[in-house]
Amino acid sequence: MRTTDLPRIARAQPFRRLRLILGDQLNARHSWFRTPAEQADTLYVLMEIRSETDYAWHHAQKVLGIFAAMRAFAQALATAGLAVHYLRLGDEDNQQSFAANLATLLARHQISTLEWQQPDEWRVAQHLNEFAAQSGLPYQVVDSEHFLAEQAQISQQFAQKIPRMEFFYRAMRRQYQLLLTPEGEPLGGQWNFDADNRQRWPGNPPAPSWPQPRHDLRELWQEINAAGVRTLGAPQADAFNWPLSRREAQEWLRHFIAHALPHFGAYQDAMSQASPTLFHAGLSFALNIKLLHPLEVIQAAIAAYEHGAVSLPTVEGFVRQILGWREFVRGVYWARMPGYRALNVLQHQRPLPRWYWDGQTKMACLRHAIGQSLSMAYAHHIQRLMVTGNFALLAGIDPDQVDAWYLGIYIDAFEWVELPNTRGMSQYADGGLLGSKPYAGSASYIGKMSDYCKGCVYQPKLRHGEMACPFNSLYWHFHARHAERLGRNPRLAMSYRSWEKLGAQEQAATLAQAELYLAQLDDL
Ligand code: FAD
Ligand code: DLZ
Ligand code: SF4
Repeated sequence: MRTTDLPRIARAQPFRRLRLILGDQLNARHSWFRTPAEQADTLYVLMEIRSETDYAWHHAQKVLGIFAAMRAFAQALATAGLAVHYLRLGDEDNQQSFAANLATLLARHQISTLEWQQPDEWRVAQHLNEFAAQSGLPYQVVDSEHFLAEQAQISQQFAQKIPRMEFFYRAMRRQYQLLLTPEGEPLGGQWNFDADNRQRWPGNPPAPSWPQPRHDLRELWQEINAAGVRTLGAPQADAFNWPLSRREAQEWLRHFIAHALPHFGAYQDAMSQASPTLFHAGLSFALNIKLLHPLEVIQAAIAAYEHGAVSLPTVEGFVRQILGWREFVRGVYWARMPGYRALNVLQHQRPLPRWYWDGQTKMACLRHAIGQSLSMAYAHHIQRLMVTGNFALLAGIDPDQVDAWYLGIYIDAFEWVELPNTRGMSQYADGGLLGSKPYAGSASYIGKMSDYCKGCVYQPKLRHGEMACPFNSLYWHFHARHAERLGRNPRLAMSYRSWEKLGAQEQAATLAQAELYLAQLDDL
């Protein structure tokens, strides 16, 4: 991509309205772009700014991907004849914040109305609201036209009481008439086919590779470096492998439906060193920056089911992720912010072990999950939940530090979806607002769902002793130290019964082992 081609309005040409497009609002089908009468006196603005590159320590591919997709989007709008002003990170007149840049542009172009789409992130929404109130200009915040649950309605509903995801999901299926019989009953007679969807992957069928768009982003990477942005992970700038335009995202979706979706359901909880992606979609980045609409992804999956290419349990499992989980966590976020990001009901305080940042640990499961996160800016859901998240939960890591890690390391990480998944689902720091029990697992879970333990120096069957798998003693330490809060949870009754059955001597040895490991987390 040639940076010289980026659109700029250099002259002080007047416009009636300015429309700000955020880096994760690259939705070419937004109604903004479908009203020709408004285009002549509208200035569209996109900006690469330090406030956004620096509020988290982002993965290199996340910064590259967002900037490259923003640039492609700006160029497409300009080619379609719209007036677009694109501020690059290194532009001399870039003041590096939304407010400062907007103030200059509003004055320079004699703008009388400011418009933006509802931001997905609380922090950005606050910032823009405050700026607009101070500027004294009339302004309008419009819907981003992306999500399936209406934001005001869902925040109001969830502010009163957060329903269980399953019931929210059923209501969404009814609202959108998806996978229902003509009588309004769920196809196949049940709403949820999870029980069919929990298989270990034996190596067959072979896992498909993802599309490889292989963009050359070396020039952009130089710009980011020249500006001094601090990133983590491998940039892969010479062969960047994420979709950057709607056309590429649609191609990615087609590839997923044809090659991976048929086996998505069966192996969605599986993990393997032989494949970092297995049968997952890899569509979260394209969805979150709005190159794709969730309904078109859902409809493509349902069409594959209707053509007989995909089973009902598989399509139901996939639809639940997007129609259910994705919309649900957004509802929790908007209903509970800003308080949600400070919740820490388990009072976990330990620092994040340093190997989360370089993958250098002897534990094979964590080494693989973190290693691929650093090289690809991606890990699939079960790696995030049952490997990296599970370890942090069992070891009692400060959720602020866990959040910072997840918000930085994944290309799809935006606070509205990262925070409830991390602090809520994974760390149980919200005390069960989002999920009914903590996702805690020992080596027996990881061993059952993956091939990690085979090559590990630690012994998955041992609770204590030299080379005992750390997940085992930490699992029981977690239960023991939170018995007062969690012991009454009926979904954990079986775990607590097993703990009792171990007997005092075995319990003491297990807890002593856990203490030993907790004292040397950095060295595991
Ligand atoms: P697939 O497994 O193929 O699923 C298809 C789609 O369903 C995803 O693209 C995604 O849009 C949606 N989806 C699935 N599960 C969830 C979920 N729990 N919440 C929201 N959407 C979901 N997802 C993000 O998009 N951004 C994040 O920052 C993020 N952080 C997470 C942190 C933790 C600790 C955990 C446990 C999960 C997190 N997730 C996050 C949810 C989920 O892991 C990712 O959406 C998924 O791994 C993306 O890969 P995929 O596209 O291959 O997903
Ligand atoms: C994540 C990100 C980054 C790294 N950079 C920018 C940027 O320079 N300009 C921009 O408009 N947005 C960026 N983003 C996304 C925002 O930080 C923010 O996460 C979302 O807009 C909120 O939904
Ligand atoms: Fe992970 Fe323990 Fe298995 Fe090693 S033995 S891979 S540390 S679960």
